[in-house]
Formats: sequence, C-alpha cells, structure tokens
Amino acid sequence: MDEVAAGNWLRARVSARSVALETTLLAHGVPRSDGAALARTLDGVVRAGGGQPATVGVLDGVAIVGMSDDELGRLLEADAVKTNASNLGVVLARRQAGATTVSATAELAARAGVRLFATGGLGGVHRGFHLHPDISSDLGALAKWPVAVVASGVKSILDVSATREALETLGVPCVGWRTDVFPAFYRRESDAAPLDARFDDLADLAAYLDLELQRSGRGVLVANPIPEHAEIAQADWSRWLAEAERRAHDAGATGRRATPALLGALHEVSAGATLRANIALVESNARLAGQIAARMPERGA
Ligand code: PSU
Ligand code: MN
Repeated sequence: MDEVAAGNWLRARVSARSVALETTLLAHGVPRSDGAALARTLDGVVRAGGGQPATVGVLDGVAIVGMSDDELGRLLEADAVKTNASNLGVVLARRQAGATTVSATAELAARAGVRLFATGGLGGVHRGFHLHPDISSDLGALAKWPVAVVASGVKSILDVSATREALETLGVPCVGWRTDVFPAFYRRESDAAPLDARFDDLADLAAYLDLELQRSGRGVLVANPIPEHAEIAQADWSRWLAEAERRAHDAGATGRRATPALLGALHEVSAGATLRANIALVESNARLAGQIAARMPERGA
C-alpha cells in the first residue's frame, strides 16, 4: 500500500489494485439504517473480485481515499454533507463530514492515483431540463479526471438519452461490459444512443482502460447492466417513477436534494423493490471493478 498525501487536506492508502467507492450512495442513496451493511458488502465483493476497496469521504477537513472501518462509521453516523465537485472545498475548509458523490470521488481518486471506481449509476441530465436545467457535476468530472467508473449506466430517474448524448459531447468514452446497449440503472437497456464499444473479456477491458486513461488523462464509463434477476419490469417502473416524481416535486426537492429525494420516494413507492435492485446492481459493479483492478497492468508498465 502506498501512502499519498497532498498538503494537509488529502490522505490516501492505495495500491495498484485499488477500487474507489463513494459515500453519497451509502449516506444519501439508501435508508440510513442500510448504509453500513452495504459498505461491508461492497468491501467484500471488491476483495472477492481481486481488488482493494478504497472508500472515499471527508472527515475533519481531510479527504480520505481508503477510509478505515472506524472512519467510515464516523462518517455514516455524522450528518455527512452531500459533497460534489462544487462544494468539496467548502466542506474541507469548514472541517465538515462529507459524503462524496461520483464527481468528488472521481477527483479525489484520481489525485490519489486510483484508476477504478465503482458506483450504482452516474448522475446526469434530469428530466424536464429544458425548463429547469439540472445537470449533475458527475458528467464534467468524468471528462476531467482519469478514472474508469463502473456503473449501471445512468440513473433511470434521469433523461437517459440526453445524458448519453452529453457524455458524447464531453468526449467521455462509454464502453459496455458484455453489452452494446446503454443501460439505465434498474433496466438493462435503454433507447439511448449505443455504447462506443463492447468488451467481453476482462483482460481485454483492463488493457484498454489502462491505455485510455494514460492516453487521454480523462475518465471512462464502463457500463455494466443490472443483473437479469434484479431488473425491474418496465410497467412497474413507469408507475413508480410517476408517483415518486410527484412526491419529490411536492416536497420541493431541487438542487442537491433532488436525486436523494427521488431515490427515497421510489424506495417507498415500490415497497423496497427499487432499493433491492439498487443494492444488487451496486454489488455487481463493485465485483466487476475488483475483477478489472486485478488485471490492470502496474502503473508505468
Ligand atoms: N448511485 C446509486 N445511488 C446514488 C448515487 C449513485 O446507486 O445515490 C449518487 C452518486 O453519488 C452520484 C449522485 O454522484 O447520486 C448524483 O447526484 P446528483 O444528481 O445530485 O449529481
Ligand atoms: Mn443536480
């Protein structure tokens, strides 16, 4: 394990097989009581895949890449601020506890030299963006930081087609693990523009990612569809989304609250079905990221 430090605001314990894991998903994406158990599960599946988990979060004015169990426990008990690229500096300066989103996690992981990162689904362009342009900082972060994010595409609560186009505009490669079709979180397929490439072999994918991250100095989306057994039926999905959107709208959830409010409403409306699907897909992404990490050439090789 290498220790990496930048000034006094970043502390990292990483290796060539590290897989970054974010903490917004744990603190704001699932019910509070489920965060710690999900963290343990993800830790286990990354290791089972052959990777080294490196959970990312902010405590006491320090961004940590590779939190200890104790540090993660403190973060989940604190009312950790949802921390993206735009408020990361404020959370650090104010010495708050910060749960990092994809954008902040990608930035911190890249600074620590971590090349892989697993999450559930990217943030992106929200539905109705022509009236209210809510576009996640995740997209800009992928265009900026050299990290491969393994995710089940982008969250189905978004305008999936518009988000896929935005990734294209930003020049972010979107490659599929055993699929050609851009996946949409709870659903294995979407009608968005297709992926840039399909990979069926882990070593082949690892070799591509190593080359691409070095060459471009920017990020890559590795799209891994939700496992078949966990996929949500289209008819259920349409009903649940309509009801969840109504509830989130009535609650006045905008800005950084929008995504957690929508996910929380869905978990309620679906009586836990979307939560189970979400956990299944994150686990599958963490396992795949661990398997890729185990096959990444050593840096500089
Ligand atoms: N994946 C999940 N659940 C989540 C998230 C991802 O399965 O809660 C989080 C990630 O941290 C992602 C964030 O960066 O949702 C997007 O939030 P926003 O739309 O506010 O950018
Ligand atoms: Mn937003």
